[in-house]
Amino acid sequence: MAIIEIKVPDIGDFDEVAVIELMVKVGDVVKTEQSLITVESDKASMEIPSSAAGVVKELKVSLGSKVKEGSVVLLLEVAGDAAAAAPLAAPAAAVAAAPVVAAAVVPELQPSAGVSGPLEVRVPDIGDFKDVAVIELLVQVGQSVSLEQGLITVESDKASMEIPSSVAGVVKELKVKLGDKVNIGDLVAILEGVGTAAPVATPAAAAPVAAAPASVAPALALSAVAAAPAAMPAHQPGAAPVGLPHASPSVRKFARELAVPLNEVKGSGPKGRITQADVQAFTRAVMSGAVQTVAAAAQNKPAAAGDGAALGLIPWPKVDFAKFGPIERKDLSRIKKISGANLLRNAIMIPAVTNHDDADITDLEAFRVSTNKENEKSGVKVTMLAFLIKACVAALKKYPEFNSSLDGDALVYKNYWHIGFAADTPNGLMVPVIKDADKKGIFQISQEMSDLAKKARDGKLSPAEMSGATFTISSLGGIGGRYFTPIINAPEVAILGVCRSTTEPVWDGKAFQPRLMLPLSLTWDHRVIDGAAAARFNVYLAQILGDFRRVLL
Ligand code: CAO
Repeated sequence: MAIIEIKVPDIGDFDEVAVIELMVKVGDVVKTEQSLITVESDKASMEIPSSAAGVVKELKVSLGSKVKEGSVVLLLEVAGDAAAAAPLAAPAAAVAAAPVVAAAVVPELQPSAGVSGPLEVRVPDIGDFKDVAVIELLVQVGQSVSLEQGLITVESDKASMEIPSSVAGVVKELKVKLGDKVNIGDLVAILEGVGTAAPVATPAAAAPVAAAPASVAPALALSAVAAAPAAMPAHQPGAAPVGLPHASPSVRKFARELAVPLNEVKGSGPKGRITQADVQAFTRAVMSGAVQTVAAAAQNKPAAAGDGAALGLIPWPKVDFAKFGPIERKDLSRIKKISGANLLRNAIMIPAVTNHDDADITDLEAFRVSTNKENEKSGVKVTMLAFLIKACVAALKKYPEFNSSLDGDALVYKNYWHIGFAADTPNGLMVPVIKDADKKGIFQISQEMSDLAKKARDGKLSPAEMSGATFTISSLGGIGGRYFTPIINAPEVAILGVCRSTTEPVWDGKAFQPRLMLPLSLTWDHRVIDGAAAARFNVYLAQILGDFRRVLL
């Protein structure tokens, strides 16, 4: 017997891909080629197979770890002769994983201004992949697509990937259908170009995502939205395209074999990822009659078919608005589509209650203004939101259930304080995260917030910058309003909404005094928190904002 290291094989230029699934545990007996972990970039997920057979002795990665070629995945106890035969990063593994790198590419773009008319989009260089199956059509005839928008998803037994469009235009014809097998150079679609185009007669060279140009950034932002357990619109890393459930290729295959509609399966894995166990549980529930698929429900209850059929709701009203006046139809942005689905789930599934309160920030605002005057030259503007983040961290520490997440019948308390903040962007709402806010000062938080908000507006936030929040603040203070009811960003259990402060007459026991009052709206999950705790949280938060010295008590 000998212990060997199983390492990540050659996965091309991929750098720092996240581990999103552990497929084995210590003590498991694994076979050569058996998948050990799943890693994911913004465009592809792939399973890393074992280069030897043996027993898992120690896992060297955990969920969320970033790995690259050569990273040790685990220690395996193998028979003596196998140890000699199995090199650390076995060629077999490399063969299985390497093509994915090429798959996760954006075709090289060769802009030629003014090109219009029919344009062919072909499968770009996807490495050694041969005969990969089309498992999803992401667009339909007549649909406008933008440059780099995913057109189809293809899948091998080890990886799934999107094939993006090399031109912007309107889809005239789809040249593939579900189940087709495609190879490099195969015609995917014919588009009517709208100006900037890449002539695609020859497939463009593959370029790994890691080295992708800035033009890929919006896709990264999206991926963060789609994969994360979102709530506030843009809070989900690990993007799957809209409609493509978050699952590894092998789980997709498993679901297809059982004819399980994967988009109806609730994922229990990290970031809501659907695991094989979830598919099995769903199948059991359907077989026992405890759950009906949407298709079955629609058949059984024709009156309830359509949107909301699964909930037994009547169909969404269909109105011909043009009958009443001129109209214009615009497709929702991808962020809006993704965030909408998350918001709907969170609004329906969480028994949410909102408590409103006010904090007297007269002295804090005076301090903020004078601090900014003193530090004018530093270039860093201290914001009220930075103080709110610090005050929330103090309240979260005092009331830890607000910094927890529900996991079945258990509560997971997090001993870190990562605060998300909603940022309004031209593409929709994004939620960047200030990591370890408890360890940072007001200047650092203000600076980071300003950098992250700019990145959000420019569509350049990375999935990592949008993940891991334990609590979220949504501030409309720069715009206006009094109170609102924010929707919780699951799997968080509370969110703070803040509106614009106004000077109001406040009775001090003898007379009314003009005080600057900040409206607070705290929405909380009633499964985890009760009304008294929420009221206490708000009172404490308001006390700290009124006098930050209380944090020291
Ligand atoms: N009361 C009064 N004034 C406030 C305030 C408050 N609560 N909060 C901010 N302001 C002031 C600021 O001081 C600033 O004034 P000056 O320009 O005179 O200094 C001005 O309003 C603009 O602030 P801001 O909004 O640019 O900055 P911020 O730090 O408050 O917020 C950010 C940053 C990114 C959160 C914000 O720009 C944003 O995107 N907010 C929208 C969030 C949102 O859409 N939430 C809804 C989610 S639910 O759909």
